[in-house]
Amino acid sequence: MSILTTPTTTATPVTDSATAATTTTPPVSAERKGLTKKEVAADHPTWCPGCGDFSVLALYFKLIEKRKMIHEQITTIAGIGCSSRFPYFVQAHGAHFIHGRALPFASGISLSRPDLHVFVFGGDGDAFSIGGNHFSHTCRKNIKMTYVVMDNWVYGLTKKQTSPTSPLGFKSKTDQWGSVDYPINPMKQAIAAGATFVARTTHTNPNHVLQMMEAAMDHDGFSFIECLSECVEFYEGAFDASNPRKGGVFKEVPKDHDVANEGAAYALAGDPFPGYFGVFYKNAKPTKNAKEAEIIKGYQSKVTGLKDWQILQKNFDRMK
Ligand SMILES: Cc1ncc(C[n+]2csc(CCOP(=O)(O)OP(=O)(O)O)c2C)c(N)n1
Ligand code: SF4
Ligand SMILES: [Mg+2]
Repeated sequence: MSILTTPTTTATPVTDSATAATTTTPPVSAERKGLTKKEVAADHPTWCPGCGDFSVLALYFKLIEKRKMIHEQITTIAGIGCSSRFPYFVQAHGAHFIHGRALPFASGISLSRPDLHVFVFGGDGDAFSIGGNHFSHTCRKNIKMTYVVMDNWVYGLTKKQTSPTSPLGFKSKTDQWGSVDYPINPMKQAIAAGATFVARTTHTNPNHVLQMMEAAMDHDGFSFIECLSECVEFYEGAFDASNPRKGGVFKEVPKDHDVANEGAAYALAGDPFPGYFGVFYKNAKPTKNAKEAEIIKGYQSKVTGLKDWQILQKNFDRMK
């Protein structure tokens, strides 16, 4: 069951979308002020005290405030999981969708409203287990949106099962003697699948999270961020080795790393935990949004005066 959320303030009418150009940053309305963190915060997050997801949410609010966004420019989508509760806590448009199916849902929004920048949030189970197939295909299609996977190396909502990112030996309700399955490497997976922006961050470094979210939002294509987000209830201390406050090391991507070099990005992703943090890979490639807009433009020039749905209808009629 999906839950659609809409802001309680009045929204301006939606324009005919298919003709709208792909933008890298949503335009800001001249006569309306951007939302403050307080205005965009909805409901009281129902996460456990100390859960890493709180800081990801706070930084999303900060991004909205910094970019002076208004309600109808904000679209927050998620699947199912603790992390996927995210859209409930954002006072704007969004949907808490089916487990693992956030990306296809978000793809529909992105393709029909290229003027928006869709944000998708979710967990490691949602992204790489049940949603693994959708993840690969959204990467390769280069659909413009930002996908933030709040990776806690466990299924949190369902109370501690092994996830695709759980390390070998992890004891859970599904692996009482310790996990024997080799974990996936989200960064390698995203690069290999064709994502055009691939970055890694951690909830314990707020400035870095914001920096990665901004860079992802400004990327014209599918941007993926793996954000380590600790589950204090079922995997406490999982990421201590990456947190200098817990005696760990926060190692940024080397300054001389060439983000356009796929092989170099893949090599960075192979560094053992805690690994590197920052942008691993970035490549400018035409998006599906831009390609579809081109097709629509071509048709529209042939049938001036018709609306999108009338063009579609004509096509269907021809196929009969
Ligand atoms: C089709 C379907 N299968 C299984 C579930 C049960 N389920 C809900 S959330 C979840 C995994 C959550 O793990 P993750 O995506 O890592 O999110 P977290 O809770 O750790 O943030 C599972 C298996 C479901 N809701 N729907
Ligand atoms: S169970 Fe874990 S992931 Fe879920 S809210 Fe609690 S700390 Fe966060
Ligand atoms: Mg998880």
